[in-house]
Amino acid sequence: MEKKIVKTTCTRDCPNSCGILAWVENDRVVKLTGNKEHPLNNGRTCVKCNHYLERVYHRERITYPLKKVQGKFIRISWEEALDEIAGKIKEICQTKSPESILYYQGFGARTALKLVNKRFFNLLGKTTVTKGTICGGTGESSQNLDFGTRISHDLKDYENSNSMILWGRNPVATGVNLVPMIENIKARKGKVVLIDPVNTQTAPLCTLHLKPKPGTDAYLALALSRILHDEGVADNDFLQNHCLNYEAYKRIVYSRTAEEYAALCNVPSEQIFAVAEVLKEMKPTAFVLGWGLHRWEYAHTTLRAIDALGAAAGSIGVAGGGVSQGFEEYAPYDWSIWGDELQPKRRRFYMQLLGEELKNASPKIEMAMITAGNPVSMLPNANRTKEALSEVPFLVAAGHFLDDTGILADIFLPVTTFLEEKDIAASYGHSLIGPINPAIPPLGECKSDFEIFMELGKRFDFAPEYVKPLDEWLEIIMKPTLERGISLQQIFNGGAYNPDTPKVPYLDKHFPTSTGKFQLMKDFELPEGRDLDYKYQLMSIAPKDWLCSELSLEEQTTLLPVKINAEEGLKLGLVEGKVCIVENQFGAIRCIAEFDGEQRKDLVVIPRGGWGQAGRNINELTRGLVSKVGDGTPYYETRVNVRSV
Ligand SMILES: Nc1nc2c(c(=O)[nH]1)N[C@H]1C(S)=C(S)[C@@H](COP(=O)(O)OP(=O)(O)OC[C@H]3O[C@@H](n4cnc5c(=O)[nH]c(N)nc54)[C@H](O)[C@@H]3O)O[C@H]1N2
Ligand SMILES: Nc1nc2c(c(=O)[nH]1)N[C@H]1C(S)=C(S)[C@@H](COP(=O)(O)OP(=O)(O)OC[C@H]3O[C@@H](n4cnc5c(=O)[nH]c(N)nc54)[C@H](O)[C@@H]3O)O[C@H]1N2
Ligand SMILES: [Mo]
Repeated sequence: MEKKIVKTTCTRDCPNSCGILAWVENDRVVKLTGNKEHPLNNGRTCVKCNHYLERVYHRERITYPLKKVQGKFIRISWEEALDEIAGKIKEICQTKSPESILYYQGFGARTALKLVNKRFFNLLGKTTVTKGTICGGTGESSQNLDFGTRISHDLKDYENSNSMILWGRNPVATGVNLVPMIENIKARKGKVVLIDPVNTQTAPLCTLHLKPKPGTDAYLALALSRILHDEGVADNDFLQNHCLNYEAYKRIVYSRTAEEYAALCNVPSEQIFAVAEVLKEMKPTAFVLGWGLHRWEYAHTTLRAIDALGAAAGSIGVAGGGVSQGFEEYAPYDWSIWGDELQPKRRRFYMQLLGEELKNASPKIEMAMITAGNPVSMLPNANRTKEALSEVPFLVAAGHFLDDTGILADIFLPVTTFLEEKDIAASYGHSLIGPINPAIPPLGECKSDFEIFMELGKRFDFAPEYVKPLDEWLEIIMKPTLERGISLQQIFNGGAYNPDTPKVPYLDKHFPTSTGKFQLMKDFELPEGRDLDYKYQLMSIAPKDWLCSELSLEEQTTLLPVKINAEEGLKLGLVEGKVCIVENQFGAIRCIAEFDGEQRKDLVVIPRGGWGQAGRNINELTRGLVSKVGDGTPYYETRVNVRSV
């Protein structure tokens, strides 16, 4: 029996990007464990990783190309599939225009080699691509307004923190790398405060848990700042010497009392004063923000109010402090490889409004290609997305399973998982660059996105500049990092820190803004949420047990759970464990009622990622909307009613 252990990196859509070991016996991975040599995950893995092999070897996984003929998928060869796709592209480019071709890249895996995907479409001409984001754009854009460039603290720097405010983040479910940092702060008698309207799996780990009314955290941040100012403990040196707009910000802070703010965010003021004590007594405080905060129309107001609170609390540019949100997962690469400058003027669709954009498109989309995404399950306004994608005359999807998007395809291309690929992965949760070493040969006839695009490229006259061996492309894409003294060998042997990211950003209190100063918010804008005639805010958040829509049908034989406050549930006549209807102006979904005595009464919690095929697509109820800053997606600006059947 041939045995080996392969060092690799989990490329799934998660801020951990764990260093893992694939234990291989006779070309089959038998287990995945955390790599103890990895500086962050210390041998740990999460639920998602523990169960990933079930996905890799699942019988529903598609391992050869499929073509839809009279509504049914039949197996075809790669030759046929790629010839047909290339033929269609050429036909559209000749008879219509490249603009009638849409490329949509999801968030499934954001590795180095993915840069060549879009390059292919840029070499074709002015094809239509997407803009905006369904994940973290708002956070980055908002923080850029304050810091100039968003730079987060290295996770290891939390060893210097005496307190942490976890704000809208659920690391126990979504990113276990942070868990040892939290434990470490507590072991040193520090405090960890969670601010999340929902009772998440992370709550039991924290010293204090504040549950504000969803979407109103800006008031909470201002209340805390007001208390620090009233008590004369705000960081005056930083606010006056290193910040722009301090007078305007102070006017906002003083426009209400702490109690008035407390009422607006619906948190008992004693709890807010208790957090203020932490900010005063347990310095330095690390503010660690998640992605839940992004999913609001006015998310920038919240994010900027928290950044400003970080400034008032003396956390900016201080070891163990900071207001950290995320990292740039494409940071180590040469972005020119995407080839966007080849087509500066072109049509871009808001990805979160895909259904709308397709319906209104002129010229119309004749062909769309989707890789590493499941827009039908994951974009808001799912019924619209589904209808519009069904009307695209030629739809190509490349992925692993026939999910809600895959089943609509005219051609489905089976893609390798990271265990079957060579590539490089950076992360949106830390600044390590990790190796992707192939552990096993591709399953069945699967090909990586990279191979697919190289094979397609061979069929076009730009082949000489586009079709290159994998290692050559890696050298090209990684050039900025290689020039900083990191070698590919170092990465493939285990990984390396991105040399451009500091452990503690802004130590010199100089910011990459036009003035060199930290820019405090000077306006305050936070209108009431939408659809107040529906009773509950729909919190369609990340589940612990699975990742985004990476599911099989076999795992989806029960209805979605809806968690509701127990008293509310009883008032509505719901029975725990029984079917109920969650509905609004967009549709209705049957769910199983779950009661939680401690949950806020104004919201319901439903995990995201289920498929419509299984009656579990929560995005059938969410609103297609673009956030005011950063072109993000305000999924949580959705309200619903719940009733018994
Ligand atoms: N197991 C698992 N892991 C995942 C994922 C998954 O689906 N499953 N998804 C991955 C992806 S794509 C991402 S982007 C990350 C997300 O990682 P996280 O940001 O940690 O997770 P989310 O569930 O998106 O949001 C975090 C929390 O924000 C809270 N929240 C929402 N609105 C508000 C608000 O107005 N105020 C406050 N204070 N809190 C609010 C939610 O209740 C939620 O508990 O996780 C990644 N990891
Ligand atoms: N209601 C609601 N909806 C949400 C959110 C929410 O909070 N609430 N959160 C949003 C967030 S944060 C995100 S990031 C998006 C995610 O939205 P998507 O990116 O559309 O969702 P995924 O389910 O991650 O789909 C990725 C697919 O790519 C496949 N895949 C993985 N690796 C590869 C690869 O290398 N090549 C190819 N071709 N395929 C691959 C996976 O098997 C999976 O099927 O969803 C958003 N949707
Ligand atoms: Mo995300």
